[in-house]
Amino acid sequence: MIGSINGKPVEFSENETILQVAKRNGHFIPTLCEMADLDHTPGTCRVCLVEIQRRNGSGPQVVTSCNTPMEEGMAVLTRTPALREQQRLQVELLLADHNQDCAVCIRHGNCELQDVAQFVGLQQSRYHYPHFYEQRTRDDSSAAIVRDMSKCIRCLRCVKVCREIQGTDALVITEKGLATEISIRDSLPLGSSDCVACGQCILVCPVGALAERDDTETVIDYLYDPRIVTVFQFAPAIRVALGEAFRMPPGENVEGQIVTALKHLGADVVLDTNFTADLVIMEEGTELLHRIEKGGTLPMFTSCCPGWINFAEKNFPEILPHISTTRSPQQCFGSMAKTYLAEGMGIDPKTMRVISIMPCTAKKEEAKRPEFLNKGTPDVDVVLTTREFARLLEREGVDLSTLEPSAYDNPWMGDYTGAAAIFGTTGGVMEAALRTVHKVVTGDELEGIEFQPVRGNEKVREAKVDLQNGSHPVKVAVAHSLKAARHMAEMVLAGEAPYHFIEIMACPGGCMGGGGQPRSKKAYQASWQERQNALYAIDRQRSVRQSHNNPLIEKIYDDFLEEPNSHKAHDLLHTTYRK
Ligand code: HC1
Ligand code: SF4
Repeated sequence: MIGSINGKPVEFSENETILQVAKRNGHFIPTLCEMADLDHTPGTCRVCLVEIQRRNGSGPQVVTSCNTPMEEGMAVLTRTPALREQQRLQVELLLADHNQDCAVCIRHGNCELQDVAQFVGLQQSRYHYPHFYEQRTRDDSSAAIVRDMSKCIRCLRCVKVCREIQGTDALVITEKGLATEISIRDSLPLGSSDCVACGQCILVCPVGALAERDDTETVIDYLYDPRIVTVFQFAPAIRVALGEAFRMPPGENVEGQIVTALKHLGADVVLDTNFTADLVIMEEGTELLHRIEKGGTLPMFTSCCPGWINFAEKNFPEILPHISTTRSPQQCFGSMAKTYLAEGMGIDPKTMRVISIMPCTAKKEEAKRPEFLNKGTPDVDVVLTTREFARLLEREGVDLSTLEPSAYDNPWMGDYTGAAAIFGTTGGVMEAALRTVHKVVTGDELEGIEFQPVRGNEKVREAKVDLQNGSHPVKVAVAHSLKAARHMAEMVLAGEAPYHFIEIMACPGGCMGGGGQPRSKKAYQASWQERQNALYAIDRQRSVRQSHNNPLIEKIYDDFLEEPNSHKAHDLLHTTYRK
């Protein structure tokens, strides 16, 4: 089919929108609510206006290009003076009902509304209606996420993600017309609602209406307090995403630069969550084998994702006995830092502050759980998301892209295997566990090390591993996104899940797609593939690729924990869940 845009012929297929055809042919049309990889075109912002003339002569007519189909013979204009004037007015009206405290907004300099205002050439903002936006909700009841509806432009992207990708449905649209607001189901505060703090809504918010709770100030306090020993950990998925915040190519591994940056900030000890990911494999793998051998509750679910734990506790309390009792690598790190590391380095744990850098908003809540307090002190003191860490570096004048990498220098918790590296992608925890379970049961390493059947991005994947010449097949499944998690939980409760072990990650893609990762304007899942490829590349490059072969893991059991699932390991590395 053929039409034209700005006088140039364009080819298109049936059901393509004007916006899609324009994008494909290099005609830029500004948009604000539309998001292509979410399949989201509500037409609410009305910034993507174009003028059309139909083949039958009807028109000219002004329409929203994101949800108007291109037609045979249609002539589209995108830059007439009248259109540009309408777009400017449209953005001006959006700004009129928007809290314009831009200089103190978390999205300052990275805001899609600011971008669009610049694109349409807005040079003045004549209308300003604080009596509208000042009545809107500001909710900071959650330990992870802050909602400031005075900045919301009602693009509805967050509702779409929460409802259709996650199936959580914690966000609802209330009121109508100018009073429309994105609210929490049953009018609850966010912190006591169905929200599980996965933060996927933040990834798509074009403005500062949804954001992580900002804890950078606390970290600066700790860094500059000479009485405090700061111990930093950072998660598997950080190193393949943080570079994006410093204009580096997606998927670039900046692990060494992170170590340098933290040392530059004055961090006392810099270590890696990957070390305790290896430790988790030892504990969780042993727990799985005990459950299989002793007739324990099966299938067993992974436990390292707090979004999933929150979801299970809120929606499926009957399923909690199926969840591994092993704490997440973040929490195992905290508890090992304040015992084993403190002892090894001769540090008083009372002066130690453990600071995590995580791709995850839910980890902020996880760290605050009373289960992870030791004599009233948290094992992990503060959690920064990847975005907050980028902001912290910017505030301290550190440009990651200019730094040389440096290595860990710690003989206690500073080494990790390829198995730990892949925790950051969907399927990674399962593959890491299978490498170790295979060795423990058969005495042999898993042939070829990599276990392809659990890789990929389909929302639910399943596989079978033959142990002992096929006589003990272990059946496993991997699910990512909470919609897929719900499906697995329902299958298990219906007795229809023929698996021994199920990995669940709340965020689509696993932690590499976590709600605390750098955002892309205009795409929900930008850089996914590059991040995932980079994690698998790290695994291939490690000299040791199975958790049980990490010499520091052998040492921690020899010197401190005795053996996997020992009494001491249970005390320090396992937990209980809340019904
Ligand atoms: Fe994750 Fe995990 S992989 S949960 O996604 O088990 O956040 O990256 O740190 O704890 O190791 C997150 C990532 C992370 C934990 C590990
Ligand atoms: Fe957090 Fe990762 Fe779970 Fe997402 S998948 S909620 S980033 S732990």
